[in-house]
Amino acid sequence: MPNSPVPLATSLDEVYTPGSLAHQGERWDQLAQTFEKEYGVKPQKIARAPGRVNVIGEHIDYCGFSVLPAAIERDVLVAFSTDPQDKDKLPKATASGRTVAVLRNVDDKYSPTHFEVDLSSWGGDLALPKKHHWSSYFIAGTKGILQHLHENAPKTILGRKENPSHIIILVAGTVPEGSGLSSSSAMTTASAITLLEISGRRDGPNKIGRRGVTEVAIESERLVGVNSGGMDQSASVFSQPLNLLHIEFVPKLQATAIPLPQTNPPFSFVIANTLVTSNKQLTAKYCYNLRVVETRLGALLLAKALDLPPQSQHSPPLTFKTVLDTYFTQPPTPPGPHPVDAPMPTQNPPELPTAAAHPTSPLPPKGASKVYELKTLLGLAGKELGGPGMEDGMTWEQVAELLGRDKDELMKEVVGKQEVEPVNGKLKIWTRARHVFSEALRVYEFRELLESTASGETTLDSSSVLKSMGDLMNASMESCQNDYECSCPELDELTALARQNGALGSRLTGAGWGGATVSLVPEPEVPKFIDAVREGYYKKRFPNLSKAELEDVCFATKPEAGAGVYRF
Ligand code: NG1
Ligand code: MG
Repeated sequence: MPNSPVPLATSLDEVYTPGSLAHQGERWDQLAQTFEKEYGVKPQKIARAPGRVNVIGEHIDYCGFSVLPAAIERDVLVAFSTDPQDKDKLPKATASGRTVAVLRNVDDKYSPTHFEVDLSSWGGDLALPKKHHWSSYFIAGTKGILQHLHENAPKTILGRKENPSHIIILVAGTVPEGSGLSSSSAMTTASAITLLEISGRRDGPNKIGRRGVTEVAIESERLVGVNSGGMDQSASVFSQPLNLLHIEFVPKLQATAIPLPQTNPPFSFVIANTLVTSNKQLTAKYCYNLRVVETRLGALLLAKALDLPPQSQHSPPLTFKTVLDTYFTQPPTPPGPHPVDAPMPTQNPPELPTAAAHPTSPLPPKGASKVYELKTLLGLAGKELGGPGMEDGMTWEQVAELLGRDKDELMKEVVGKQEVEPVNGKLKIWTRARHVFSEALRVYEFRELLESTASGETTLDSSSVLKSMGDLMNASMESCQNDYECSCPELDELTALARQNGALGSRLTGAGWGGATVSLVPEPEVPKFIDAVREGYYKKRFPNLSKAELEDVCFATKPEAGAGVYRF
């Protein structure tokens, strides 16, 4: 049976009837009790948004390609009420009509704060803290949802007459910070859901379904300064227990739940945190945002080399996925001077794959798969962007010259507001492209493997299925290490150690440069595996970790349900 897309408009509390997370009930009750101690009233509701593990498809969401993550049980819970009892004990608004949101966290490490907001406006007055604080993500989510509500139905944001004087909030999170498990998106998503609940606009005529919440969370997180794709927020919102989520972004957001195969022996995903924190805000200009820029430049160069029709001025930044789609749906521009750019030097005409032999029609044979398209583009990218010296990268001047563009204008267009600083001044266009196309290909191969196993189409036995999954994960890691350069010595060490101790595949998960690894481990071997990782990595590098901390940094996990709201 083909896997069907997850309905994008389902109401957010569906997952709580009597879902796979019923065993969390105790933790929610505890949070409700702590809330009552803190504020003297019970919370009205608790919003939950989980972190995620990305099983395969790294650094390709912002290139428009699909990914295969899953939500994990670890999450951010936001208990809230708009009806505090003892308002005198709470900070007061500086003007009438404004609401004070009081934000506390059960963990003392995260200092309490409050912010003021006019809930009947579009959130434009809401500033993020100047210095990065855990509340930045919460405020970003608040700002995002207010703007969204306002744009969709101005003047009726709250659907009620009066703004509440206060929103009291208590947060409890279990996603380790900076670990590549998306604590940030869990927070932004939970905040967007909280404010959506308070607005009373989750249901009703202008209802905002899961898609709306996801889109808001994606946009909101960009306010915090990272040009991120949409994988984490989508995984947090749409995931289903025991399924990976195949998330496509183009032409529009679509999520399909792909059941994990039932193998014998069964398997687990084991997460191991390197305990090297990757703070994306601080490193974005050499790391994350720089990669976004390198891939955008790669897309421009490839489009030009393939003679694709120029984009209109106001379209969103060109991505590798758009280049692929355009290549397979539109014929190249006729020969003659390119309408906007000078001819590209040192270029051979692309050798079209046999199936697309007609020189003006690169259309694939009928029914050609995504795999075919990606293999074709990978080959073409190699011809057009690769070649001698290209592994070392190019300077801004060289890229601008190839594109026939003014360098400053190009930088302005591609980099936007967020600065980047290429290491040694070199933009590594070809190796980044090789990662992106080959990783996008691995995602489809992984999905096909899962689907053919579930449908019984494949003749592979369990151990071959597991080995094939592991091989794809290992290949992804290698590409992240060598071509995308988003690994680090600790991630290299942990993944190697994992493979030596029974993991069939092991890779970094999330942005990299620190954070966590995910390993595919046959279930019977999990306890032995975790012991070996504790001995081989944590005892050596972090000998002072307590027993509880050790349990927290390395654990087996299964895909869990996405975000929802728990009512009392
Ligand atoms: P992390 O840093 O692990 O939350 C980031 C991006 C994703 C995706 C991955 C790399 C954010 C919120 N998330 O994840 O969109 O690009 O890196 O695959 O920035
Ligand atoms: Mg993050």
